[in-house]
Amino acid sequence: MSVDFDEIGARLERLEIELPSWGFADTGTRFGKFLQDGAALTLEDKLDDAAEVHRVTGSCPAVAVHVLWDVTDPGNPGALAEAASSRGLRIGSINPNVFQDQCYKLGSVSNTDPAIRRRAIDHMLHSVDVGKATGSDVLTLWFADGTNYPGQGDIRRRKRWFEEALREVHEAMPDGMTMLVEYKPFEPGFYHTDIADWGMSCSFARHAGANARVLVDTGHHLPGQNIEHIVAFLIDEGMLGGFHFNDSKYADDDLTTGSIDPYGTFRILHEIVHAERELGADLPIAWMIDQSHNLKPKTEAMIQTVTTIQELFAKAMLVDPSRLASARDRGDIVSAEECLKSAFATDVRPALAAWRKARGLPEDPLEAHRSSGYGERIAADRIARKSASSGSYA
Ligand code: AFD
Ligand code: MN
Ligand code: MN
Repeated sequence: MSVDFDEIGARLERLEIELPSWGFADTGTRFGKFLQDGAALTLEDKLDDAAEVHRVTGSCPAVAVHVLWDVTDPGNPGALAEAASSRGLRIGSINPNVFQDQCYKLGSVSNTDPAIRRRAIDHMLHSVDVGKATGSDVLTLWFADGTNYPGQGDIRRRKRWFEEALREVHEAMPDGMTMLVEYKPFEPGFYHTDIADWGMSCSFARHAGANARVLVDTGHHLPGQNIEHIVAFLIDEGMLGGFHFNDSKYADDDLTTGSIDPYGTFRILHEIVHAERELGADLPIAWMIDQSHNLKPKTEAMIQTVTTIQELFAKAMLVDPSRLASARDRGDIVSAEECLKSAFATDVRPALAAWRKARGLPEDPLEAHRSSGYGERIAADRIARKSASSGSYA
């Protein structure tokens, strides 16, 4: 079966890539923040920047929000939805934050103080209510919980506290909402992290309830890990909930997708293509970006990531399934590998440019953004607002 670009274009048409609100604001490393003139100062700025990415790519109508950072009017979370819809966007996944308040220094739902465990659960329950108000159907849970030293924590007791907390939050979710449980091998915990790998995340999701799945953040693996193997296994278990896309060289580096290991991301996406072809339908998973750039202009980096995901997904769809299956069946390793390598080597940019043009979109989204002067305009505006407010945004 040869693959034609019409099929690829139709699939890309259905591919929505969710943007992270936090990816447009100033953030930092553990060593400090490098402020950008064009960084978003308010939720409205973040939504404006997301709308710009959606304008030039046509594939990013949803914005993930962080409850503590973006729900500026806790009494009226619905205002969030209005702010998004007035820009042609919608609110995507809801991200509770149980990792930055001082009280969480020794853990959130795994804290030995029941009052702190209760506070973390209540914040997640509030986040479910925010999701109800915004019409979101994804609750994304990441925990910084872990320990730095041997003996510091009772690992099995903490596991059971996690199971209780996730089950309570799961019970509070409305029909149609999915809980995504994210894992990360280390950081900030440097001895153990309570949800350290896909297996623990899968176990916690299964304990929580029928509408919980695993969230694979592509930067949350120890060097050398075979991520596409994890993805294939989770797909087959019906437990893949979605992705936080980025790229990494050493750890949770939050680099632009495809900047370090495009072939690795291609192989992950080919597992999705392979499964969707077998299923005869799109996988019900969340395609989300989780990045926050210190050095690159934030909106440009987000556009790069979106177009790279589109390119790599298109390449993955170029893999000829029948040629691959017959090579595998006859044990022809080289031919099987060549099926992937030749698809990955194909330059799909001209076909993507034509596909975009046919949809009334800029053929080159990054160039369209750069020539629009959007970056310069928002930098001037935000510098002026920052000085007018004498740095109260810092
Ligand atoms: C950090 C965490 C995790 C989480 C993200 C947004 O490592 O990836 O999803 O913040 O809260 O990157
Ligand atoms: Mn993440
Ligand atoms: Mn991360």
